[in-house]
Amino acid sequence: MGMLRLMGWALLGVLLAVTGSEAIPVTFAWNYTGPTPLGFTLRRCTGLTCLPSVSLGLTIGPTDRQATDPNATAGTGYCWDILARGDGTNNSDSAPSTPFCTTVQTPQQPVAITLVWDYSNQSGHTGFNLRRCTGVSCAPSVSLGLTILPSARLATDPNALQGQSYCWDLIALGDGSQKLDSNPSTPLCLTVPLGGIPYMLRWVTQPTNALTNGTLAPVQVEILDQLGVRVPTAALAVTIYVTPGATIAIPNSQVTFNGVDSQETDFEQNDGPRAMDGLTTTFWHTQWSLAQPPYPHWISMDLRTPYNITGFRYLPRQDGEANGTVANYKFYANLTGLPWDTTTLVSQGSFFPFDTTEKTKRFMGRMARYVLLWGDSEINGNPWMSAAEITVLYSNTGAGSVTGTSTVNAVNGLATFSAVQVNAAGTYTLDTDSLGLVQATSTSFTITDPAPPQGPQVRRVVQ
Ligand SMILES: [Ca+2]
Repeated sequence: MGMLRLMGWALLGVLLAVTGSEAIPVTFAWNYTGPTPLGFTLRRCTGLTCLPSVSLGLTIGPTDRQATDPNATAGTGYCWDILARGDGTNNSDSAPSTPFCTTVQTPQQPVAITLVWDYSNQSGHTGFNLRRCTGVSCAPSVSLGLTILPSARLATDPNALQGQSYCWDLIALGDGSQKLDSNPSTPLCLTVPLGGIPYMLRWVTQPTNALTNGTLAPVQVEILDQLGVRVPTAALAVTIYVTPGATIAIPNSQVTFNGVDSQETDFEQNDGPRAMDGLTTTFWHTQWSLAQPPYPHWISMDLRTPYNITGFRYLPRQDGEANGTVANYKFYANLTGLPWDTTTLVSQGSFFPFDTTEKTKRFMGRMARYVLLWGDSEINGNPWMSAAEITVLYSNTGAGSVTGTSTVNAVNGLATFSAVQVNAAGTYTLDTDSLGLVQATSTSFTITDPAPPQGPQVRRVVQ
C-alpha cells in the first residue's frame, strides 16, 4: 500500500480577505510536492487553538494550490488545515498539514478625510496640490492628483485607511511661467480612527403606518461615514422627532429683517436685509473693511405672524467666495423676540460639509414669530459671517409629537427606537438628529389611532 508522504508542508497563509457584510472570504495558498493526489480537502474549526476536523466541502483539484473559505466571520478565531486525498484504494489520505490559525479581521475600509484650509494670498495661483505621506510624523510628498480650484478652501482625500497615520500638506500652484508654486503649508497629521469617522445618518428600518394607540413598530437609524459605510464604533446619541405634514418654505417677501450684530456698509453694501430679500445674488456680510469684529455673530428675522416652524435653510454667499460661510451654528425661535437662550434654542450643530452649498436643518415643530441664526465659527477660521438667504420652513397640519424614548445612544453604529408613540392623528415623517451629522428624513406614515392624552393624576389624598 502506497502512502502520500507529506513532511513539513503547510498552509502558507492568508492571501486576501475581501470586503463582505457578514461573511468574509479567506483565501489560502499551500505548497505540495508529493505524488499527485486526487485533490485536497480544506478543513476548519472554530477557536484559535482548535484542531481542524470539519471539511468545508470545497472541490479542490489535484493541481490547485489555492482555495477560498467563503464563510468566515469577522472577529472570530479559526484554524484551518489541508489534506491531500488518496484514491481510496491504493493511496490513503495524507497526514494533515500544520494548522494555520488566525482571527479574521474586517478588511480596512477606506475613509474620506475632508481637509479645510485658509489661504489669504490670492495673487494669481491656479489651484492647489494636496499631498500625503503615510506615517506618524512623515513629511508629505506624494500628490493625491486632485483637481482643486483656486477658490476652493477644502478638498477630500477619499482613500485614507482606518487605523493608519498620515500627514497632509498643501501647495498653492503658480502658473508655471512667471509665478512659482508656494511653499508647502504646515503639515496636518492624524491617525484615522478604526471604524471610520461619523458623517451622516440613514434610515435602516423605516416607520410604518401606526398600530393601535399610535405606537410605531421599532425603527432604526444607522451612523455612516462619508463613503456610506456604517461606523461600527459609533455610540453617539441620536434623536428622532415627528415633522407633521408637508414642509413649506415661508416666502421671503413675507418676512422682515429684525436685527444683526454687525454688517458691512462702508466698502460694500452687505447689510442684514440682504440675507432675506429672496435674491441668491445678494448677501449679508459682517463688517470687514474698517473693522473685523470676531465671532460669535447673529442675524434675526421677523416672520410677522406665528408659524409652526419645523426647520430652516442656510444658503451661503453664491459669488464664488467662501468668506463668512458658517461652520457651527445655533438657531433660536420664539413668539416675542426674546429671550435668545436655551429655552428658545431649537437646533444646533454644524453646516457640514464645509462648502457653499445650501444646508437644510429640521427640528421638532415650534410656534414662533421671531427666529435668530447664531454663528459660532467660520469654515476657514476667519472672523466674518455671511449669508445669501435664510429661509424658514413650517408645517400647517398635524400637531403630534413623539412620546416615549426619542433619544438613544447608538450601539455599534445603530440606534434602535422601540415603543415610540405619536400622540395625534395625521401624516408625518420622522426626522433624525445627532450633533454635527447630516440628518435623514424617513418615508411618510399615517397615524389613525393616536396615543390617548395623558389621564388625570391623583396628586394627594384629602382626609
Ligand atoms: Ca439675498
